[in-house]
Amino acid sequence: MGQIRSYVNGRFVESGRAFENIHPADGRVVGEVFEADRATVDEAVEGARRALEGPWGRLPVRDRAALLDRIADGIETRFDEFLECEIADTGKPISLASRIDIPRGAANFRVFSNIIKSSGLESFRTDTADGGSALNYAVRKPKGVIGVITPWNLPLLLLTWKVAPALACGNAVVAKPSEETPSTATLLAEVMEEVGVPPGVFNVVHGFGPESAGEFLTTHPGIDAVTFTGESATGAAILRAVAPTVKPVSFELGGKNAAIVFGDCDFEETVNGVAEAVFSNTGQVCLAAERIYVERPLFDRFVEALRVRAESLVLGWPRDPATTTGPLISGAHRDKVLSHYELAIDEGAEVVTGGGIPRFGDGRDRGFYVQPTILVGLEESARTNREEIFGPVCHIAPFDTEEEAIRNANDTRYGLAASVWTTHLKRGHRVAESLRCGITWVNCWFVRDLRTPFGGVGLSGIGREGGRHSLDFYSELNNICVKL
Ligand code: NAD
Ligand code: 6OD
Repeated sequence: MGQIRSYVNGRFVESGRAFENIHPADGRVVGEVFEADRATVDEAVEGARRALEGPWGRLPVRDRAALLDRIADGIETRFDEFLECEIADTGKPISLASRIDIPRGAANFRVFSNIIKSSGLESFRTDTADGGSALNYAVRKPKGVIGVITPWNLPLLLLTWKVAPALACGNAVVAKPSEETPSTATLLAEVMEEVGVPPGVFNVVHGFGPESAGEFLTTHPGIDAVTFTGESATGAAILRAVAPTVKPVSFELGGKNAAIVFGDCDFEETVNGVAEAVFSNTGQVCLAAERIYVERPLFDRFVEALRVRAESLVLGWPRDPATTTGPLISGAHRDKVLSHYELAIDEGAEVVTGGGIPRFGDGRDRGFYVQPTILVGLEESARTNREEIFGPVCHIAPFDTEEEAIRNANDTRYGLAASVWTTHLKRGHRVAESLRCGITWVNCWFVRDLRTPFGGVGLSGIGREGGRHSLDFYSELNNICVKL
């Protein structure tokens, strides 16, 4: 995208400091990002507040919904540009970005356009002491200016997942995308401008977290709520930052997700599904399965089948349609993932496949690829089974009873997602319900209905978004009680 500027109160602005945008497939510099300073963030927040006081604050729901539909149209019209930007920033395969990331960017706006149009609220007829009655009903109001902070793994998808409901509810937004993936957020700002979103309603400030745009946003007294997706440790830092101004938060954080494979599963479907849960987006998905538990009689066959799957992945250039697996996002993240590979060996793991860096003999050797990796043989208490790695790696362990599988799956401080693989209907329901997490899939993974609650327990987050749960976070309910 070349030079990448913040979008503040309807204008693209530069600043004095810039940082490089690196292409993860070969380490090339593909752009320069101007970092928003405190004054730029102030300007964005002030512009957003003014927008709320202007026509945007009085826009009827049907007009807001129509605008959301036009934003979706705008993303679809510029689909190829969004695709190019997402690929340049992340190195993810075109097959993935064109199937998941960009379509979901548009879908998020369409879905919340429909949801806001069809949403209703509760009302109660209340008996009063004088023998009469009162009518209670709630009205939904925007929360105000929402700070949206998002990570690099699914940049457009995760940004729009929050921006769409925030705008649907009539808020103004100041968004800070990850410093690793600034491009699609900037393109989204262009689309907003093209389709007539009023100045100040949607702002993008580029930069880092601490002592940069992220922190300027979370500590800003003009921000009314913070919605954040990212690491659990960052969530903790943001909680501390918002405490003095008591801002409500919605947090979608890390995971150390389990997949439980029973002996009665549909074997082919399960191997395909678990392979996707482990290796999709090079394992950089908060919902990815990093701990696989397999019923003992199936264990050896399953490990072997997953090994074959891992070794058949195509680690290629992002624009090659045959590529299934891209690089990790950065050199720093690759160092982290490789340190976990080494830790696993120190802890006594047997490496079934992978464990290192692939060699290509071309420009990809300057990129941030790692080998898809399968580990076995570790204790449940090993750090490898406790800490989120966020790479294309899993540990597989056998189990003997349903109770043992549930106990192991739940033995984590995280609690985002899980999957259960079985053809035994009652067992599927029973095990799913006994898992301590926000989302459990049975015989599938990452099948999404955007009306359903999404979020985690423990270190995996605070609150739920999706459908009316998003409306509840992005609006304030005012109950009106009328004596009849
Ligand atoms: P990260 O926490 O490092 O960064 C996320 C965002 O927060 C970035 O925009 C970053 O600049 C900003 N940030 C960092 N420190 C900040 C601070 N002190 N104040 C304000 N902002 C700050 O996460 P990441 O490395 O970009 O993403 C990977 C992590 O995100 C993984 O842990 C993954 O599990 C998690 N994640 C969770 C979900 C979910 O839905 N639960 C989805 C995607 C990713
Ligand atoms: O699908 C979604 O709405 C969502 N929030 C996915 C998160 C994926 C994590 O990497």
